[in-house]
Formats: sequence, structure tokens, C-alpha cells
Amino acid sequence: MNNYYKKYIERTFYLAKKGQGKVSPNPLVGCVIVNKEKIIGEGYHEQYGNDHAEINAIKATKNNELIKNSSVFINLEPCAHHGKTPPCVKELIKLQPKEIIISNMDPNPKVNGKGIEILKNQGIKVVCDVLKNRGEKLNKRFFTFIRKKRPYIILKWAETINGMIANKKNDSKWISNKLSRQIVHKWRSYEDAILVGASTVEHDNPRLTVRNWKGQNPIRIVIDPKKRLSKKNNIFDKSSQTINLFEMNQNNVKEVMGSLKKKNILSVIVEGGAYTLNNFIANKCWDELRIFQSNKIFRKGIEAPKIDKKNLDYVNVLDNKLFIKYNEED
Ligand code: AOF
Ligand code: ZN
Repeated sequence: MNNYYKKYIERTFYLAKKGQGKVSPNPLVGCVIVNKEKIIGEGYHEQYGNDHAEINAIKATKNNELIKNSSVFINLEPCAHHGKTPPCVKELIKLQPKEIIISNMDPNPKVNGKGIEILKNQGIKVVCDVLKNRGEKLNKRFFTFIRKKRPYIILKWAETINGMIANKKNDSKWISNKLSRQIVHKWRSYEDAILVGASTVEHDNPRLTVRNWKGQNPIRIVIDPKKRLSKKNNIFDKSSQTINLFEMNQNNVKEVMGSLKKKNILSVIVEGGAYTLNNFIANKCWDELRIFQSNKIFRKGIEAPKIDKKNLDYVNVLDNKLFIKYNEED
């Protein structure tokens, strides 16, 4: 594939990422306008409901006349529909760029190829699928939300080297190190919702907010089928909204997760406990596992979900190992 195309599509990824945590349930989108190997304008989708990436890039271009002889790079197919904003293809057609280079087609049924078709019908050259896999990874939440009709689900836990998620007193707080715990706060700020089971609330009384990182608090979700939790628990404080999915059981995980689509929850990070994590795993209802492994040993305690890590890559976070596994089954 053409290196010139790849180079500027990479730049759209970089720009798109700046919208992380601010644009949900919309995708992360960046746009770069290049004239004679020079960037003359660039932008990204900054806030849900506000201008799309293309419009911000066009606005940032001083001399719009130059766009006629320019290449416009976007990581997602420009939209063809009226949503919160007018269709981007309309603006692009007015400016008649030389070519439009795209990484991914927009899977949103309202767009899904229509944007590309309209541009081509107007005689504009369109190049698709540049760094397609990387583009899909960048927008894994959005693609999952549209294709699977449920949020992107990340299961996260910390375990000892002998596979324990908590000690015999059910204490799970001190397995991972301080830096790992800070990374988790960053992760929370990137997801729309954070989910735990009722026993985790009983044992740890977590706040489930973003404190060691700058960012938005996710919506808190608790699975408390018997509604036994006291409202005095931290998850019911005023720092963020809390939902009880009391109807979730071992047989309806996918269905209940599907119901979150209506609430525009694009992604969920599940932080325990073992019962809840195993329920998502048993129902094959997850997209990504993030496992911290410390070198502590708990002789007795609660076992973590059993995941074969033999062929899994990991990174070192001080004295913890961080394993990441993607669900490649479907
Ligand atoms: C683009 N550029 O930067 C984004 C796009 O309600 P709206 O008007 O914001 O439209 C949201 C939909 O538009 C979203 O679901 C996705 O299909 C597309 N997002 N499209 O051309 C952008 N963010
Ligand atoms: Zn648009």
C-alpha cells in the first residue's frame, strides 16, 4: 500500500484519539487535508453533538481554494445523513478535493457505504481500506456496538501468581501495585460504564470513579438481583449515576448487555468479582481481557477466572505483568 496514504491515515488516527472519552456513542474520527505534501488543515471529532472531524479540518484550513488540489484523509467514511450535524459529504463535494482517502467504511446503517457512493458519483476519487485493521482497532468500541448490538466489554482483574483474585478474607485490594491501579483509573475514564457484582460492593465498598487520572466518571452498574445493598455504599453517592441491572443472571448476559445499547453505553469495563467475571466468560460475552498478575502468593482465597496465558503477550508494569487478550472467536 502507498506509503503516502499510510502516513497521513496514521495522522488521522493520532488526531481521532484525542476525542477518546468525549464523543461516545460516536466513533473516534480524525481528518487531515494535504496539499503538495503539506498539511494545510486538520481536525477531529472533539465532542459528542459537535462538528465532525471533516468540518473541523475544513474550518482549520486558511485557504479553502487549495482544497481543490488536495488529498483529504479521514479514518472513517464521511457521513451522508443528517444526525446532530449535517452530512459531511455535502461539504466535501462543495470543495471538490482531488481525492479522499479512508481507512474504514462507517458500519452505521445510516451511512454504510452511502457516503463513498455519493462521493464517487460526484466524480471524486475515493481510496478505501488504508490501514483498515488498525482503524478498526481504534474504533473497536464503535464497531462492536453497531455489529453486536451491545457495548464493547472489557473484563479486568488482578490476580496473584498462583491465580487468586482475593485472599481468604475476600480482600482483593492489595494484589496489584500503585501504578497498575493508576492505569485502571485511566481506563475507567475511557469507558462509558463500569460494572461490578453485589459482593464486590459488600466487600470492598468501591467508589468506581476516576480519581488518579483526569477524566470523566463512567456510569456505575451493579448486579444486585436481591437488591440487598445498602444505599450507604459509596457507589450510590452523588459522584456519578448508578444503575442496578438486577435482572442479570447466568442465562441472559448477552440480552441484558444488549439493553445497554438503548442507553447509548458504548463500552463497559467489568471490574469483578470472580462470580461476575466468570459469568461474562461462560456466556462468551466479552471482547477484551486485561489481567494484572503480581508476584504475590495467597495460599487460600478466591480463584480468578482461569485463562491460559502461555501464548499471551504481556507488558511489565513495575513488578506486575499486564496481559491483554482479545476475543477472536467471533
Ligand atoms: C463523520 N465524521 O467525525 C464522525 C462521524 O449525530 P451526528 O451528526 O454526530 O452523527 C453521528 C454518526 O456519524 C455516527 O454514528 C457515525 O456513523 C458518524 N460519525 N462521521 O463523517 C465524524 N464522528
Ligand atoms: Zn460527518
